[in-house]
Amino acid sequence: MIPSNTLATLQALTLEAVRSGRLGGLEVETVLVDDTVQSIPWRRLGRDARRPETRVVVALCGVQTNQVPRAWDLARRFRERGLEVLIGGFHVSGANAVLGGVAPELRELMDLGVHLFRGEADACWEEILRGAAEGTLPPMIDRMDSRPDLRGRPIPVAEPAYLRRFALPDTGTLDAGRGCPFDCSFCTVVQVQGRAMRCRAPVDLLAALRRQYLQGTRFYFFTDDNFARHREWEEIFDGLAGLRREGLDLTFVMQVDTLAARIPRFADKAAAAGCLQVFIGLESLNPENLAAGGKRQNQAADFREMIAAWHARGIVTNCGYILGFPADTPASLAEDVRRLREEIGPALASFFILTPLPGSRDHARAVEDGLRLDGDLNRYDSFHPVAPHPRMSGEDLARAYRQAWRDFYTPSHMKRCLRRFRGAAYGNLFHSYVWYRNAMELGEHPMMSGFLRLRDRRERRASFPREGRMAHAWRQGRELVRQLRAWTRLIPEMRDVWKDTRRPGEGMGGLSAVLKAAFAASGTAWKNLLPRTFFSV
Ligand code: B12
Ligand code: SF4
Repeated sequence: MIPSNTLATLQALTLEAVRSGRLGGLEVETVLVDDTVQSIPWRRLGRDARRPETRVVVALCGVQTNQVPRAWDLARRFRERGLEVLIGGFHVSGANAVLGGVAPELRELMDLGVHLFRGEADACWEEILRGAAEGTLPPMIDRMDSRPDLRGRPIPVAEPAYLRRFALPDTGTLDAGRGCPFDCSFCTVVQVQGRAMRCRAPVDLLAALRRQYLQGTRFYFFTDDNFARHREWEEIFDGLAGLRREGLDLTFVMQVDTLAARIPRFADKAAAAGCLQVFIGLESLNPENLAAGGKRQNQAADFREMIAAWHARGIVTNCGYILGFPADTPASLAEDVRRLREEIGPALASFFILTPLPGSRDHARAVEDGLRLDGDLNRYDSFHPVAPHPRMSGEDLARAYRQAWRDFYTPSHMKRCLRRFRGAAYGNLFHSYVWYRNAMELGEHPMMSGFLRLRDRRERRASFPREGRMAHAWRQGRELVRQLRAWTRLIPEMRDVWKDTRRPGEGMGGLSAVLKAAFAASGTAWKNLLPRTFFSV
């Protein structure tokens, strides 16, 4: 559902490096591949590597902790083919940012001859490209001590050809800036990107948004962890409102903190700028939990008023809610979800399981206290319990997590919320409900799922045996049937929700967006993956 801003950022940096001529005599060709929606072009990479005077450099980008096992498998296969491999992203940067040293999984990668990068590459990407081409990179490139100024850096470009692989091809991601002034104990952002806010130059940002709008990107997920704390927010919002007055129908989702609605003019200007949805880290309704998570800026008593303030501006609210804080029990969580839905009333909620992500203070404490943490990094996706809880077993927590989704997304809650919104915000909320409900039906998290899942038989984790063709086709077929059955439940439910909430002459946007999304997603999947899924050798 969501294209990668990391890929778009590194693509923009590469194009700029080539354009600037500062790479000397090097001729550079970039191939962008997103492993979540595309197959790896193994043959092409092999062919290119055999070309005389050519060096193929594979950069595994934005690798998060839960993606390390996959990155490890890929890195090994690339290295077997003699390719130069680099890995960067939050896991490499965060792992041991607090504890120091080199984590064992990273040591293993270095032993394979992989180069690891810690920090943000914006200010040194040219140097890295040159080093990779010349074969002079050290095993570990550590730039954690210098956080690059983002002014004047190329703006992430998500090319239309890449975006067409997603369910909503007019949706892009972009970080207007980085950093967060807060310091929640479960979060890795401040360790890697720091507490000082760094924003891109508003004038460059607006020029890029205009350019990309003309190429078809009309809706953005601004990936900044806290848009409200940029000093430049007002200039950006005014600029976006100006673009809208010119007739560019540009809209967006952004992430803000619970206090953002109190910043004078912030919510009003966000609405005028085209903001349709805000994602807010509420995390818990229990003050004891909020204190345990270092989330002192969140006051549960103010949540209801804060949600109402956003809704009054016609902006949809999506609240991040974490399960598994120390004071949680299955019963308290069920009651919290009821209160969240009935008393606080956000339109959407995204549930997560508290996860000690390497790079967070929670992880450092868990290691220091000798807690038994799950050894499989694949499960560090914040949808699986990976650490012991003082009052719940892992199974209790997993059950409470699944139940939270079911309890929150009732048809009556969806209808009540949809009735509050009109026009584009209605369409955005309706489409979010379809996306989230679809993920629930599949037993997946919305941040990690799409509308149709297809697998390549040869891309299985190295620790699992490769399936035979018949066994694979049978499993894939069963999954497709499961998906179709989910749709047969989902379509009547959402049709009923839509019929009860649409307004005359309005609201078709919602249904047509869903159908468009479903068709685009299945079209993309069939075109890109299906032949490989069934006929792979
Ligand atoms: C947008 C976003 C997403 C989007 C898109 C991902 C993307 N990369 O664009 C989606 C929705 C898919 C997503 C999903 C998830 N996310 Co997310 N996401 C983010 C968010 C908010 C912004 C990402 C971003 O644009 N950053 C800006 C880019 C430019 O920074 P960057 O990725 O670090 O890249 C820079 C450097 O790392 C480095 N670099 C990166 N790659 C490489 C490669 C090489 C070779 C080199 C040299 C350098 C280099 O240079 C880049 C430019 O400076 C981050 C928080 C954050 N502040 O980054 C969380 C974050 C990355 N997500 C996180 C998590 C946990 C998840 C999920 C696992 C679960 C969840 N809670 O949602 C899922 C699962 C994803 C999956 N497929 O398995 C954690 C990861 C922590 C960790 N240790 O793994 C973060 C840090 C949030 C947090 N609070 O802790 N996410
Ligand atoms: S959880 Fe959100 S508010 Fe807290 S430090 Fe991370 S980005 Fe900032």
